[in-house]
Amino acid sequence: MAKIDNRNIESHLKEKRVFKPSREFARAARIKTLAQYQKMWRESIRSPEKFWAREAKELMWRAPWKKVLEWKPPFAKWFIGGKINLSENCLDRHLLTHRRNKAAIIWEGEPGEKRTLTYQQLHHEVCRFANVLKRNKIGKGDRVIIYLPTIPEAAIAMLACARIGAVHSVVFGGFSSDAIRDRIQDSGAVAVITADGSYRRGGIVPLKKNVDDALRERSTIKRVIVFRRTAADIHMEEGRDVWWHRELEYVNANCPPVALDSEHPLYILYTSGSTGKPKGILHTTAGYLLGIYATTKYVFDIRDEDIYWCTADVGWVTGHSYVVYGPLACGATTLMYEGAPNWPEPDRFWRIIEDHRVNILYTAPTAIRAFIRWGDEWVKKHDLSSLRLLGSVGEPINPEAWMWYQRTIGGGRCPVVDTWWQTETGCIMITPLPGAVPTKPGSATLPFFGVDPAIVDLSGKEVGPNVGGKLIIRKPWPSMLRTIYGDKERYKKQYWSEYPGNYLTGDGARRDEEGYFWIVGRIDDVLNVAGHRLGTSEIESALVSHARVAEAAVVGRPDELKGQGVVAFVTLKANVDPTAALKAELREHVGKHIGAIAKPDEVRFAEALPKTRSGKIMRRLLKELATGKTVTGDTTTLEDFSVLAKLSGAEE
Ligand code: 7RM
Repeated sequence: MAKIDNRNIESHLKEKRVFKPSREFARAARIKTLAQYQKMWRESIRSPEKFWAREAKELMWRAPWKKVLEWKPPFAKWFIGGKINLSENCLDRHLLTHRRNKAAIIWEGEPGEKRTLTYQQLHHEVCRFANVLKRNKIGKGDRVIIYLPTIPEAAIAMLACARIGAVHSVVFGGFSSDAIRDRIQDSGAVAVITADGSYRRGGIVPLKKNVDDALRERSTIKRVIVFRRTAADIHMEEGRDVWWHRELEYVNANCPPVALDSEHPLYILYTSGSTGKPKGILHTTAGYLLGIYATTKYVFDIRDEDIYWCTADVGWVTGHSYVVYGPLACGATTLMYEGAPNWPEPDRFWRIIEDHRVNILYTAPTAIRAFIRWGDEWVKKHDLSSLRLLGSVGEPINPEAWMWYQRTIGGGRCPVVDTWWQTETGCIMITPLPGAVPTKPGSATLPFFGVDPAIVDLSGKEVGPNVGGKLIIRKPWPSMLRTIYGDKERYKKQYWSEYPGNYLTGDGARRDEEGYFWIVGRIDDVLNVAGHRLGTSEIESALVSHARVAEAAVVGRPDELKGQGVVAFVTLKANVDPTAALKAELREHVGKHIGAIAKPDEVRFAEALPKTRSGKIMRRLLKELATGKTVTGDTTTLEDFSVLAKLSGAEE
């Protein structure tokens, strides 16, 4: 076994291309120059409380705060003494303006239905549903599981909880009954809001049945509210289950927002930890709202006229912050799409953009790589000229995928914002501001206002330019997680013990000579090859830059000589033959782009890679396969089990 060494993560891949914001974009943007960004960033770091207080004044408060920040590491409280309501900020605030009759949500279902809700209408629905919650004895502080597809009712349920101070926990519609059961148990939830089913690739996902299975054993759940989405035949448990539409018959639309403490819990969102037990990330009201408000405003430079589309599922933190809360807090029009990107055909996204004249698109590298694989002809069939800004989130975006996104989707005209953040951070942390910061393909560029990241070695010392290390954040920020629900000790240990007073992100990164951040992947995935510590993303990017490769995942396996050997799982573009000659060619390709040290010892072709529902490659599972073991780790967040079965079945 290789010993754990003190050296830094090495970085070999050099990307030289730079894209400056166009003059027209910069002129119209809130932040127009790099100098303006730098000045504001420096001020925000010198006096974060002043910066955040100024931003917070744009929100609607029920009672003013007395103190902006109380920081007793690792516990932060923001806007102490203040009273606020998030749903009031997302809805009522806009009813006083011209936005009253503006589209808040434009929704498209997978089968093709379309619905639009104005701010007035959304407010009406949220108030009525909040009264349904109250009628069902759900109140302030109660935990509520939301297990719904990406339909307006998901946003309505979230906002209704926020309105009365109930704490929601959204569970991905793709998760199993086991995942629901674990989350109910951990959160002590009293109610579940679900649907009779959801549409996915033409089929129906039996959401209600999954809930029934999760509730087989004794649980804290007293009420299940069921929205009718598919009219599928389902079981309704007498005394426990009620229909959403029936409940509405008993309520009116009068529901004043409750004035809540700034630190009142807003939601718990579970993410898979490296150990089996999922972590319930807890966010609170005022700080979270402020973080998503300010980032949506500056990062997407969102305008009243914009139609903004974030393609994330509501079950992912990106769905919380940038489908629902961020855009609504800004009074924007947010587009929601329920289904798969390749249903009924691989051009569904481009069709939606053309039909709705979408201006801002925010999606994930996993989707972008799939589009590349499906071929440009699907894109070319549609008019995408309405787009003015593109965003990426979820994983490092390989430079080749970035270039394709910028050229083929953005027509070379739209800035690309590669946004780095986490469930734990609540909002975007490292990102270009589109009118101000020149971009480099593959880099998330520079920190957002008030964010103080650094890259450090094992001793906690900041490393120099182009030296890899661990990414930490040195100051608290308003939308940071407050704890792991019910497990303060784990919170302290996981995020704050390695470098006391600093937040440990778990990601590896380097900064280039201009201070740009390049995320190289999760620290747990870093390889150690003959004493060289290599991040996975660079080797993967080198592979993806080969014309025949669609996607790649690189993992280590024990090697007697080198400590670790490099195994690459590769999916090929459509109609490419998986030959032994191509394997050899790919090894040479990596050698040429990075160096001999990074050449894969083995290349394995795969039809697909195992991913989470939010599209992150699960290297942990591939590592077990590469070692010849059967997969034993937690697989509850895996999107498609058949992928794993095929991979472990046999070498092709
Ligand atoms: C928003 C989200 C967090 C992890 C994070 C990174 C990876 C996310 C980027 C990225 C490189 C990016 N929340 N990650 N965005 N890596 N560049 N722009 O994804 O909690 O689900 O995941 O995702 O490893 O730590 S998350």
